[in-house]
Amino acid sequence: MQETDKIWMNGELVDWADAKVHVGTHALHYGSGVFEGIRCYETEKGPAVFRLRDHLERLENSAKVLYMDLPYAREELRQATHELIAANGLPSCYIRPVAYYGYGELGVATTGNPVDVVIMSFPWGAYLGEEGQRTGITTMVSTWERVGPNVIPHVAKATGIYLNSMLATTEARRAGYDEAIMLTRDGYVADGPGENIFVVKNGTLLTPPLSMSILPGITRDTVIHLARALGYMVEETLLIRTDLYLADEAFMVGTATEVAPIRAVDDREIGVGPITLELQQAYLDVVNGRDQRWSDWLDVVATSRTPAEV
Ligand code: PPE
Repeated sequence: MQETDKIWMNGELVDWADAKVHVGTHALHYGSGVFEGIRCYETEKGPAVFRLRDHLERLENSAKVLYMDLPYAREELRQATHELIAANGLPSCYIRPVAYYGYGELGVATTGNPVDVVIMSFPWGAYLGEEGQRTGITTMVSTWERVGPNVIPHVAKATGIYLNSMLATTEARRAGYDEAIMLTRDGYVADGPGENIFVVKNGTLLTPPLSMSILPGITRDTVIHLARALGYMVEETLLIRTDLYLADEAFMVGTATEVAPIRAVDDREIGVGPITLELQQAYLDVVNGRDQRWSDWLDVVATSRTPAEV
């Protein structure tokens, strides 16, 4: 992780090295936290956070599912994010807010523990590698199934759920693949450990519906809007693993990943297709502020530096 100057911690900007927690922190023992992954891009108007309000709304939803009362309102967290970005002075960065049950009582019940809120911002390059963005990534269907809606609620971006992702991604990397794809207990395609999935078949985009144990991805939603604006049909539909093998094109999307072509699934070659590359470019144009039609999605941060000086 590339260190920056400051971290926003419970209402204050603290030095990176001082943003510490006690080993008795509830979330460290039980995974009782909720988080977000957000990107800020360098645009002509300055650093702009992509769909910040939508990410903070999802954070609130995640907290609600975990019986957690966030001690800050959405607008306060939005201002805190702006303040942090301005303080660290990076034209583009990844932003990681985390809210978690802190230090107080041990035991799985959360009573007696404060809710701490932290926001980090730091540089984060291509999640699945620069080369993967161009030539596509290799994937394997994981032996780990996606957590079901009555196991841990997938709608919440909760830290504990990511043990499921960690197992899948580690298994895939150890087997020599770039990333895993997880299926539900019934064998339907869900998502990647940190990405949603799309398939292209006969010119139509297909993606699993939100009930398929997937995170309601903001990039997924963005790509659906962009694809429809480009004239493509998008269907939210059940997919099985052979739909992946026999796809004309397939790709993963997420805040960290952006749009990454999948060139193979379980050693069946798919290759990198034109619709994937068109959507990848459209996405990068939007987030970097080069397509004015979607400028409402960009939350521009006021900084002391003008873009010209950066
Ligand atoms: N599914 C999962 C399981 C997931 O973690 C993410 C985001 C997505 C789908 C895509 O959601 P969205 O970012 O709203 O489009 N994963 C975040 C964290 C990855 C990590 O390793 O940490 C991210 O992309 O920031």
